[in-house]
Amino acid sequence: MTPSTTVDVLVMGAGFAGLCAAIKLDEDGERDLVVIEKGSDVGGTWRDNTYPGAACDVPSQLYSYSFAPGDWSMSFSPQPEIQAYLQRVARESGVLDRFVFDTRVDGATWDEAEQRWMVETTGPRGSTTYAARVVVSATGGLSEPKLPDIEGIGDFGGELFHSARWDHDTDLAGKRVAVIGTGASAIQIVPQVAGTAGHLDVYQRTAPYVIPRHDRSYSRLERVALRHVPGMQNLYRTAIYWGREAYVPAFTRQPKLAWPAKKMALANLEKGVTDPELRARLTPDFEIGCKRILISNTYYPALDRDDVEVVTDRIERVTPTGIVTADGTERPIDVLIVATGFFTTELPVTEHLVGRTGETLAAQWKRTGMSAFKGTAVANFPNLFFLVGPNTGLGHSSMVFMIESQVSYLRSVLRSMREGSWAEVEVHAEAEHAWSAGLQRRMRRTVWHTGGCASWYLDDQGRNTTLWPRSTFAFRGTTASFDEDAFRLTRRRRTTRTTP
Ligand code: N01
Repeated sequence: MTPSTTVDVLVMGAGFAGLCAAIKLDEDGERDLVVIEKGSDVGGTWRDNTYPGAACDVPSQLYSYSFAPGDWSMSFSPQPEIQAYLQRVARESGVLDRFVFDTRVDGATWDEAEQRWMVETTGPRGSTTYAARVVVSATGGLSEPKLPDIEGIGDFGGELFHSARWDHDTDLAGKRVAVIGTGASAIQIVPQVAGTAGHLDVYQRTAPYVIPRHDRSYSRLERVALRHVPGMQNLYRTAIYWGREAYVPAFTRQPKLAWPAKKMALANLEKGVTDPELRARLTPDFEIGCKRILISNTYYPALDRDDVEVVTDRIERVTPTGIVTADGTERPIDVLIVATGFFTTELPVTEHLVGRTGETLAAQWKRTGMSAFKGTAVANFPNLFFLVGPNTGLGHSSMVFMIESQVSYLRSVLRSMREGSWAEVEVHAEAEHAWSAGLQRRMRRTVWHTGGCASWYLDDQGRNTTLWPRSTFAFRGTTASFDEDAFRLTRRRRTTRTTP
């Protein structure tokens, strides 16, 4: 394979993680860097999820880069503000000329002789193969929409779309609409569709816990103070950060500590839904925290409307004109919205990454479970680093904090490579396995395993390969510097040093 372009670092993805990496590596003097992005803009999930009501459920001050304060109008930012923030940060950072948009990575193969990744891409001007010394995968953990595997869904004759690919050309006014799913996306969509649609059916497989959303607009004075008073933005961040960090990680291992949150959720249900029979069907039957805790003031009142029906009978099949449930009832619909989540444990990108042994990462992870040392490095895949990799997800705090920790780790790896003139760094399989085994041991005692629910946090072997089970500052600590001893370091001339 003849490369058409040689680069030092190739980043896949231009969401929060890819943009952060580009900005920070640029600050380190990394000029030979390219970011490949399949979409036409930065933003990742915040570019793609444009459904009505889309907003962050992590407070704005925390859900932004520590080095780029935002000017937020609300305590929980709506999607358009987050997208505009990312566009502004990208523009002002001066790195946008390294971004190649509308271009897909078709595959990346480690070339042992060249000690480089050969990355094949397809864009508007055809195919390009990059020979990259380092590849950073920043494609996101929740970026590939998953359609439900329901009989007949392909034959549905009306409008059908996924929550993350909202069809803005479909007018819902007066139509019969169904939403499948009751996760974080659905609970934001349902209150927006209710009242516009002629009738709305919400198909619930599992009732979630929904606590109140303490959202408010920032006053003019607050916004000015947050922008201009030195340290003010950081003060807000710190207060919000510790408010979450002090409590939530503790209850993942001691679910009984979560009783205030459970009480809050059940009171929210009681307040929002007047019909006791409906309330019973909306009451979760598992420990709080086992699935993501959702926040909304409008979801329950929307379900309580006369023109909204919560359907809890199992979906049997989809017909060209409606949905048939297990009791044989067919409910006719014009529009079907599937808010059924994303590929989380079988990431499509891994099918196209071929490592040192010739095996794809998807095949390797099929054997071992999705795992990466510190969520970042995988044995047999030298010079490949993940951002938002395995076991770095959070249910309680900001992914941006985790991303900044991982980017800081990446910078320390690249610094070491420069200073030591290492051509290759590859994590030792033993170090990776020890890391993952330690996490899985810790996981067994968490509510995600003991809470009595099925969730996308767990893979088909029952391993939690998505979430970080400790505090976020523990993650920051563990990613503070490059652990050379855990890696095999190889020089350009094939002189190999294996650390003890
Ligand atoms: O997806 P989900 P999501 N038949 O996988 C149901 C982030 N996020 O897009 O619970 C019937 O959570 C499924 O049922 P069950 C956040 O991290 C953040 O809502 O598996 N139902 C579930 O109810 C979040 O966790 C924000 O029984 C089916 C729903 O579909 C993650 O994204 C906003 C089904 C899927 O819920 C994913 O959230 C949005 C089937 N065959 C998302 N298959 C904010 O910051 C699935 N379901 C606000």
